[in-house]
Amino acid sequence: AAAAATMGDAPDAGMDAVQRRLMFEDECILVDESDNVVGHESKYNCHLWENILTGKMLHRAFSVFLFNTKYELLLQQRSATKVTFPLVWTNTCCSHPLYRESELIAENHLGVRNAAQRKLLDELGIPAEDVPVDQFTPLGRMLYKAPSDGKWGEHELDYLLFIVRDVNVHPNPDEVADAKYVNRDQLKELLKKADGGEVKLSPWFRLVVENFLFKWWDHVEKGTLEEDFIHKFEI
Ligand code: DMA
Ligand code: MN
Repeated sequence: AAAAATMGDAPDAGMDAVQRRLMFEDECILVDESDNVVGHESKYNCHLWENILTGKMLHRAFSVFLFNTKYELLLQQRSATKVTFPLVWTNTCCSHPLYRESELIAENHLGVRNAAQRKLLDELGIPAEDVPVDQFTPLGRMLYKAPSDGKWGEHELDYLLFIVRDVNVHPNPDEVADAKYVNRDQLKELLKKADGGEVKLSPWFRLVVENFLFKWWDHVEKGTLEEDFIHKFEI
């Protein structure tokens, strides 16, 4: 009984097998607030709130916002088995460039672009040829810290990558519970539902929606997106 109690208290107790593998195999890139690489750490250690609370574990991440050529934004609802932020609605795809040569390439943010292409296939079944790496526009980097539940959270420098393409989508149920395109009015409806407690939104998606998204959506349509910069938030 004592052993069972100990196991029950461990942060990874009851973790889904697919997500557990990623937690220990994925090696995230640790950065300083100016995005210089300062080390690497397992996805598991990077997302333990007790580590984040000590001010450590800032890591590089990306958030893709994919629009079709009708300028509708593809959203996903995270699967129930995600360790952090299960079942929340969020932008098209998020993850981390990993500590490997192809995803550390600094020139033109190619490492982050490669990681985005990898995860669009993994999470949403979008073929690499539908999302050529040179088609992503990096709009900025967002520094934020946010708790998920008692044990888990995020502390990221998050690249915001926009892309306008018509793509094939076949969501991977290990990662994604639901996916849908929304126009501006439909997104505003979803925000109302979130305010009413009917659905949950990810904290990073909310930051982007509240600070940039509608302005940038206009630029998407006009083809006048702005250049790279860093924004800092604490939530
Ligand atoms: C992490 O996303 C990145 C952001 C911007 C929150 P995630 O939890 O979906 O990562 P992964 O898909 O690798 O589990
Ligand atoms: Mn993260």
